Amino acid sequence: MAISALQKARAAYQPKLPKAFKGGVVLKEGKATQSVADQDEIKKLFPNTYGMPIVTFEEAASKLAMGDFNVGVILSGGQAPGGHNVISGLFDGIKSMNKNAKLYGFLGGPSGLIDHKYIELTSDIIDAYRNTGGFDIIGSGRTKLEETSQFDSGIEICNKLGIKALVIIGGDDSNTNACVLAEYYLQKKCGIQVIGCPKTIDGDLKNDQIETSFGFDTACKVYSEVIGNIMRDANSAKKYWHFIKLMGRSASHIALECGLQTQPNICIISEEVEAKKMTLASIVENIANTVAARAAQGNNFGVVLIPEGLIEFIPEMKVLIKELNDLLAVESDVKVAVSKLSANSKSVYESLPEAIAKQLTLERDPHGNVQVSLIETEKLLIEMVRTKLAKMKAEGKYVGKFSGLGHFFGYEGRCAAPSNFDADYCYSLGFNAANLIASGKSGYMSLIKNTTKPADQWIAAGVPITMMMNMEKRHGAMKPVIRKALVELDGAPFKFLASKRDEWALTTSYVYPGPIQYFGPSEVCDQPTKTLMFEQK
Ligand code: FBP
Repeated sequence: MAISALQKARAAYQPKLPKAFKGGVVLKEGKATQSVADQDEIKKLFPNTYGMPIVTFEEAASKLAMGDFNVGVILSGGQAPGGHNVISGLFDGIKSMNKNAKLYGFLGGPSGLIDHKYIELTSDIIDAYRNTGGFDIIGSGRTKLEETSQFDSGIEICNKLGIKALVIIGGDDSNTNACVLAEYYLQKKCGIQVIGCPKTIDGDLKNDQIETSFGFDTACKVYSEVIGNIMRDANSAKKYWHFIKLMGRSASHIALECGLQTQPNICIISEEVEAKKMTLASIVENIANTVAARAAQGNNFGVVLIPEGLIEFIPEMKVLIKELNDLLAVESDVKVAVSKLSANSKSVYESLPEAIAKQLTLERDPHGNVQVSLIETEKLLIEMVRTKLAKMKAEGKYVGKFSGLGHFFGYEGRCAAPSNFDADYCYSLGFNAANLIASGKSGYMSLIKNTTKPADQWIAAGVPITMMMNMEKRHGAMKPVIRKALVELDGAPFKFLASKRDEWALTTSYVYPGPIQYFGPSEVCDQPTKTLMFEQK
C-alpha cells in the first residue's frame, strides 16, 4: 500500500507516556466515590460498580503481570483523531505484560460484538496504523449496546475467543453503555471486565475527572488552520463575508476553541444564545449590525463562526424541532406532519427558506434526533442577513456591499493525523487501559490527567464511570447517563472570548495558526488547546 512521506515519518514516532509507565508500576487506590448526583438511584442501578475508588498508577520496582487471557476492543460513534493510537497503546500495554495475550478488534462498532464480526490485531496490522488518523483499522458504528440479548451475545463470542476484557472507545453514551455492560457482566459473574476511553471531537465529554476527550485537539487545530487561511483570503480580497459552520453536535466547544485560536469578527456560542433566549431574528440583527459597522469603515468582509448545533438552541427553533421529532416519529408524510404543528411553530416553519425547512424534516438519527450536520445553518444565516441588510439599506442604515460565502468544516477534521498531543494522549489512554485490565478493574474509564504539563508529568488514572453519572430524561424515561458538558458561560475560555469580541468584531485581528506541525520546537508542536489551558490554569 502506498503511503505518504509524512505517514512514513510519523510511523516511526514513539508516543510519550506518563512517567509511571516507563518502568515498574503500582496501582494506588483512593477513597470510595459517589456519583455526581442522584446517588441513591445510581447506586441501586449499579450495585456492583457503584462507589469504587479512583485509582492511579505510580512508579514502582516491578511491572504488573497480566493473566493468560485475550482482550477485545470496540470503536464507537463518530471518528476522532487518535483512535488508532488508543488501540496501539492498548496493544503495546498488553504485550508488555503478557506477550501471549491477543487483542481482537470488533468490526464496525458495537455491532461487531453482537454479530461476532472481528479480526485479531497482529503487530503487522497495528504497525501500519500507528499515529495515523481515522478509525479504519476496525471501523466504527453507532449501534447502542443496551439490551441484555446483546450483552449475552457478547459473552458468547468472548468465551469463544478467550476474551476476559473489553475496551470501549466512545463518547458519553458509549461510556455509559460500557458501564451498564460492566455491571451486567459482574452480576452474571462471567469474568469479563469492561473499560471505557473518552473519545469525541465535540469536546463535550469532560468534567472534574476528564480533562478533555481525545480528538478535540487535532480537529480544532485542523479547522483553525483552514479558518485562518480563509481569514487571509478575506483580508486579501476584502469582498466576502465567510459564514463557517463548525461541527459539534450539541455543545459549542469546537466553535469556542477555534474562535480563541483565530479571533474572528463573530463567534456564535449556542449556550449563550439559549441562556439569553435570543431569537433567530436577534442573531441575524447582531450579525447585520456588525456587517454594517465594518462597512462604515470601508471593510466589506469578515468571518463568522457558527456552531453546528445552533439551530437547536434558538428557543423558537427548539420548540419547532421538538414538535417535528414527535410528529415525524409517528407520521411519515412530511406534509401531514407539518399541518399538525402548533400555530407558533407553523409560522416559524413557514418563515424559513424552503431548503432549510426541508432539511428540518430529513430522516432522524437512530436516537430520533434531527441530524444537525445536515442543516445548512450557514446558508440560512447568509440569506437572512442579506434580507436584513437590504432593509437597513433602504432605511439608510447601511452603506456597503454584502457577499456571503458558506462553509462547513466537520468531516475534514475527524480523521486527521493526530497532533502530537492527541498521539501521546491516546497512546497513553490505551496503555493505561491495559494496566487497568491487568489490575482486574471493570466499570472504569481510562483517564490521563495533568495534560497541560509535559507528558512525563501526566498522571495515569482510572475513574469509576458511575462517579460521573446522573439521572436524565431520555425518550420519556429517567436513565443513568454521564452528564454532557456544554460550554460554561462563567468558565474562563468563554469569558475571555466575551471580553474580546467587541474588539474583534470591528478590528481585523485575525490570527493564522497554520497547519499542525509534528516536528520542530515544542511551542509549535506540542501546545494543548486554548480551552484546556484556560480551564486548567
Ligand atoms: P461522536 O459524539 O460520536 O464523537 O460524534 C460527533 C460528531 O462528529 C458530531 O460532531 C456530528 O454532529 C456527528 O458526529 C455526525 O455524525 P455522523 O458521523 O453520523 O455523520
